Amino acid sequence: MINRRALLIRTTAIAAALSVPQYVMAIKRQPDKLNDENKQLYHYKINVIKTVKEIIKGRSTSVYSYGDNLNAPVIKARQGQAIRIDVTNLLDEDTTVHWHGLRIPVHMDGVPHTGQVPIKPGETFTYYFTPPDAGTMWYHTHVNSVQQMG
Ligand SMILES: [Cu+2]
Repeated sequence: MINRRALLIRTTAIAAALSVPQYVMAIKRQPDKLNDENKQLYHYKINVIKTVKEIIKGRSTSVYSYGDNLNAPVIKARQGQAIRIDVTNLLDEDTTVHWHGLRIPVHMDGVPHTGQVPIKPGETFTYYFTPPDAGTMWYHTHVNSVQQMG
């Protein structure tokens, strides 16, 4: 029979052993998105497109997406370290990108006509800011949100 103390020691050891590989993987993922010109700057490029995906097997669905994958790319940055994201609008309508939950300057926050002029079809807008907080946030359009996000 195992007592409470032995159970706690074993479960703590198992939890510690499981957490090590995840930590190592997180560190190894960091360098692949660094800009060659400036190793301190995270640099991403996103194309906003309208395409067709097979969400339900055998059926085509018209979708808006960031890149060709239905799931938008994960953008990684470090708290207090500048990040640059070039967003190219390949739609036939205006768009912006709002960085939800990030405390950044209003002209980089993707709110059309308040913080920035919307990105016109065919144009690229460069978002450049330094995330002041750590955390997991999300991003989305702030133009015609019902259709572009829906
Ligand atoms: Cu939002």
